[in-house]
Amino acid sequence: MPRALIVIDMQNDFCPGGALAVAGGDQIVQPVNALMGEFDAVVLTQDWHPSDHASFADNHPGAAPFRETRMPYGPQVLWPAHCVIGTPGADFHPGLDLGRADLVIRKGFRPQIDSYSAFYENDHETPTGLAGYLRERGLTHLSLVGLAHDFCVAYSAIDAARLGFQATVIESATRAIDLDGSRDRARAEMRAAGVILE
Ligand code: VGL
Ligand code: ZN
Repeated sequence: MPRALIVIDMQNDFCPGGALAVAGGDQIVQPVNALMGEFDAVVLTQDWHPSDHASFADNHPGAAPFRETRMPYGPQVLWPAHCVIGTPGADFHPGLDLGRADLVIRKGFRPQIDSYSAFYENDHETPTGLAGYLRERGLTHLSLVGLAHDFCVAYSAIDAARLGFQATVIESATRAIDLDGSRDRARAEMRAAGVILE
């Protein structure tokens, strides 16, 4: 059973000192590196936004970050500007072992739509191409790690399960933003979708 490690958004802006820092985000870099050798393939995702991205609170006059708004495709949390294309915040954490990555998949580069999942934009329709890549390589079993547990990791894992992959989240190699209970909600939604939490 060919297995891929999917490493979600291990970028400077999601680590302490970054624009959208996740508590303890840097603590999982070494555990993630250590896992890479156990898999047949390693895929990294990279959150990659233009500065006029619609998910940034700054681009909505009067709006505060971390509040929910409505987009044509549904509810959307507004975030502090983060992972802007070409900035150091969008770079991978310097400790991440990039040499083992087979594929880097960028997401969130369309100005009007956010992309939490490694598989689809937040409209749940526009694919990133990752499913085709994994299928063509026969990678049927996916383990997901990285940042943030309750947003991009959870969305990716749920889509993976729905697409027919066996999806496991290795929770010790994730950290959560935990906005208003989002961590517990994400865990329940992942379980309901058939994701294994390990
Ligand atoms: C993420 C919020 C906005 C994540 C990305 O990687 O979980 N969260 N963009
Ligand atoms: Zn983002």
